[in-house]
Amino acid sequence: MDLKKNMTVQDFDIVSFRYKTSLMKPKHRVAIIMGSLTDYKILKKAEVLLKELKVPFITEVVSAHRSPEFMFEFASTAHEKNISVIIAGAGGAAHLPGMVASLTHLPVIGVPIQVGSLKGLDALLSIAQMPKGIPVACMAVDNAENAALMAARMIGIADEKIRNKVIQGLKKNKAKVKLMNKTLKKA
Ligand code: C2R
Repeated sequence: MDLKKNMTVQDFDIVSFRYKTSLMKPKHRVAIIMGSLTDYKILKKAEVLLKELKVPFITEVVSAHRSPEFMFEFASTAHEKNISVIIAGAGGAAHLPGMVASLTHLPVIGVPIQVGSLKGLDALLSIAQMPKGIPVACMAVDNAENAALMAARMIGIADEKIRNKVIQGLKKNKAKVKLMNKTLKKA
């Protein structure tokens, strides 16, 4: 998969935001991980939103079953690298979020990805049905945007700037509903 082909201005913005914030050594950042590069079209939506909210992030492909050693190393050292929240997207038998959560004390937000014949239900259940003891927050199928918003809310507990960005977003939602009602009344 050639990610450089058909790159948009938004894609370049994301790459430069990722680079700039990595140099700044931020106090809190999000790690976006995914089982395969084929999941990136969905997880990219989390990158877009985190950039909008000015939440620093890193992005990596990490697979529990294809690269177990790397997954172990990544998850068990994430807290030492200023990572405060992990967003983990995976499709099919999506054990990645649960396995990562078992190796770190950081909060893990799972995004079930729609692949194959079960349309994401397999990944949804794999992530949502974690047995007691190891929690994984589960978003709706392919909803990487909500994972980004949830991560921003979590970091917003300790970071006032990010908290204010989240609050601004809520205000925008309210304004959208007002506008919809205006449009409806005009129709
Ligand atoms: P390919 O498209 O590379 O065949 O991957 C990925 O998240 C992806 O959605 C197909 C799907 O396999 C998933 N995958 C997992 C894990 N590793 C890869 N669920 C894992 O470790 O949980």
